[in-house]
Amino acid sequence: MIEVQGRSAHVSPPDGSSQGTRFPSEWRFWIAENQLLGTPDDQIRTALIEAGFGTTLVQAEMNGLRDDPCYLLAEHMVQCSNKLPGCPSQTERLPFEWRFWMAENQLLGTSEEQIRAALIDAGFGSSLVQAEMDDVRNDPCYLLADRMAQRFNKLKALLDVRDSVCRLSYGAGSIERRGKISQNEFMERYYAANRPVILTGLLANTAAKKRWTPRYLAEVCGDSTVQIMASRQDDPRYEVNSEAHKREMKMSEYVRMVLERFPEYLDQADAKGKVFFWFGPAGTVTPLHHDLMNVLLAQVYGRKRFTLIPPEQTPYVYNEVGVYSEVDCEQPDYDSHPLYREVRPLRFVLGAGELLFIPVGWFHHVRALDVSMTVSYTNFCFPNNYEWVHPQIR
Ligand SMILES: O=C(O)CCC(=O)C(=O)O
Repeated sequence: MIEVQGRSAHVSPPDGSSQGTRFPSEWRFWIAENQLLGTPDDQIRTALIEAGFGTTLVQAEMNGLRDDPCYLLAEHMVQCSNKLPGCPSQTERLPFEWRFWMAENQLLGTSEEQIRAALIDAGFGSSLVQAEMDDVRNDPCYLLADRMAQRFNKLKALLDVRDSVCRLSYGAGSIERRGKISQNEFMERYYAANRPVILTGLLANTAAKKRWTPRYLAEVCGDSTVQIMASRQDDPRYEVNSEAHKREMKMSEYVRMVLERFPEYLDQADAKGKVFFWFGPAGTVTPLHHDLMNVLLAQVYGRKRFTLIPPEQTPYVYNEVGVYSEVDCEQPDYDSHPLYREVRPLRFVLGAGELLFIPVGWFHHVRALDVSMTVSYTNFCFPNNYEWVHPQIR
């Protein structure tokens, strides 16, 4: 871009006199080229007046040009060539990543002034910036993205409303510890209300609670085959890449010892593929994620520290891939994840002998504080299948 007597224009002005009642042809060429390249009319007009042409003449020439068939043909050719796949654009454009950045900021509601100032600070000319900002608003893909963003914002607003309302509740921000409760109360107060709860005392008389230790498991079921998650320490994304960590090992059936004890909540006839055993050293971490269904988790041996986040706070946990959050909720990096400041997690330690109900959609992070054995169940007596759509944000 070249300055024309202090104004930005796309091409430099011709030499020669500015006197007379008609424009010299090289000046008409200059006007036409600038118009085709998208220089705003008022910049062209000012530059011409500053070059010594009269206002009426300038306006007449500019109007006349737009009706000139040769000009219209040239404009048509420019438009066609801009649309040709693989052909370089005739006009100057912002680099792709900057256009993406600009569109994303416009969709997120950043003010035009802020976007313009940031682009100009990054070294782009003001007329190019303005042209791009005007252009993106007419792009069908942008318009579609804008419509989707409005729908997304509506859902987010609804979640925010629900979150504010839930926080009014007595006991919000804490988790109840209850003894044995009836099936009806469990359903009404927790399962259907999507509210977590810790159930105490229910494991006390189970064979698992009485006998399970690492040594006992090795002695009793060392020959059975089980699937384990191996080499997690070598892969920071071991949960996302869980398939790659699966290995077969011996050990079986012992989870059933616990299962038989919770007929109020679990359907024993529907246990196949719905009961999971978690056995690992102190320090084992399951990163922040949500499950696709309700989960009942029996802590048989050792303690685990839990962080739970209600589904209403999903917009703030950076759930970028599948069910996983990007945030390390033990040490959140607020520079990378500033929205996480909005999150109000529940934090507690689940002791041996306690049961935890994790309602569907609640994000949770788990750290084993000791060598730990946990059994988790999804075979509730109640409906537990839901349809999910996973974001896969690229
Ligand atoms: O106990 C654990 O480490 C993880 C349990 C869990 O995240 C689950 O069952 O969804």
